[in-house]
Amino acid sequence: MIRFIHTADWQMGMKASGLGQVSKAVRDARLDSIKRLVELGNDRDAELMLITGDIFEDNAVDRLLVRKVGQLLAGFNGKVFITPGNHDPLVPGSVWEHPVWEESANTTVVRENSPIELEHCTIYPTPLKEKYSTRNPVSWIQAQDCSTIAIGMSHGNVEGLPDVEPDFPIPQDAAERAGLDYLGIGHWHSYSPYKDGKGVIRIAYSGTHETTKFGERESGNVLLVEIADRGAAPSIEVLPTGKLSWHSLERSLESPGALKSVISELSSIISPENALVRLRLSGLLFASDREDLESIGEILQTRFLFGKLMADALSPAPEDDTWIEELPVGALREAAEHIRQKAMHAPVERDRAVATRALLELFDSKEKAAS
Ligand SMILES: [Mn+2]
Repeated sequence: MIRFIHTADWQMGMKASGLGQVSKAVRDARLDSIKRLVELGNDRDAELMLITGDIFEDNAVDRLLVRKVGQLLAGFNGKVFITPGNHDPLVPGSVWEHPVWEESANTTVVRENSPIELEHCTIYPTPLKEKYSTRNPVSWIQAQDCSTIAIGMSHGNVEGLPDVEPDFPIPQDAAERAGLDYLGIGHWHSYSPYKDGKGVIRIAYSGTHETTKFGERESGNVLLVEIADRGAAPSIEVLPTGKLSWHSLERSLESPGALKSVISELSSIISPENALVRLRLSGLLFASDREDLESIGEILQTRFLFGKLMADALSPAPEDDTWIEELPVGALREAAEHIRQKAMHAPVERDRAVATRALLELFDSKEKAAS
């Protein structure tokens, strides 16, 4: 039996640009999550930790960061195996030349495509040595005759994903084809398992240990994998390690009071001090809701680690005539008032809708003229 942690894509040293002053906190959180991951592996008696590429954002990251990561890994009770990925490939001058990797007795940076025989398993690693390639990194693996549990480590794009280039392409049946019990891979930040012809999961992206950006799904985890015997189905447990939560909300407002539910939605975000929230509003802003909009702006600025309100796509509702009063007296203002009356009181619904659209067009052209 073997029990191990599979993780990848830590992207340490990533810029987290676009987050202003918060980007440092976001980078620091990624280090904290490594600590949590190491503790978790120790608590669960994992024998190995397999890190399948892109630990670092690139090979030019701060040397001190490389040392910190190496030292954190030394706290793991088992053995650590690292295969470089396309962000941190094994090239001259890479992060893998840092002395910390030699200092850590439990950590091995794998430098060749060659099987590593351990007590309970054999590892088939594929360290990447370039940033891009159209070759299949696992094609050299032939584990059919392996007598112990056979585990592959690789990094690339699983073939057949929509709109994805064949960058280090890994066939979906690579584990079966190579005779591997499990093939742990990296490159995609979301946990994604792949079943073989018999419905058994033998290939998986662990995903990143800490979510890297808005819109990333199924991330912030590591995998605890257990395999009973050679040929047995792996049992995979997805364990959360991430500290930050990223919320990208889009709401279209259609009726007065709609912002109240947005406020309560913001209240329901747990651990707001570790939450990053991006709120995009569109639709109609009613005069009675303007104060709520202001409150939302304040909440986003104060309650969360990071908050951003995007309200450019909001237009005033027909009931809100304050902007019409700001138009210069004359034909334009008269036309606007006339359309507004139609938008609110025309007996046929379709006429009201057409008039509302016309009013919004008018508002938009006024805003554009003003800016
Ligand atoms: Mn990658």
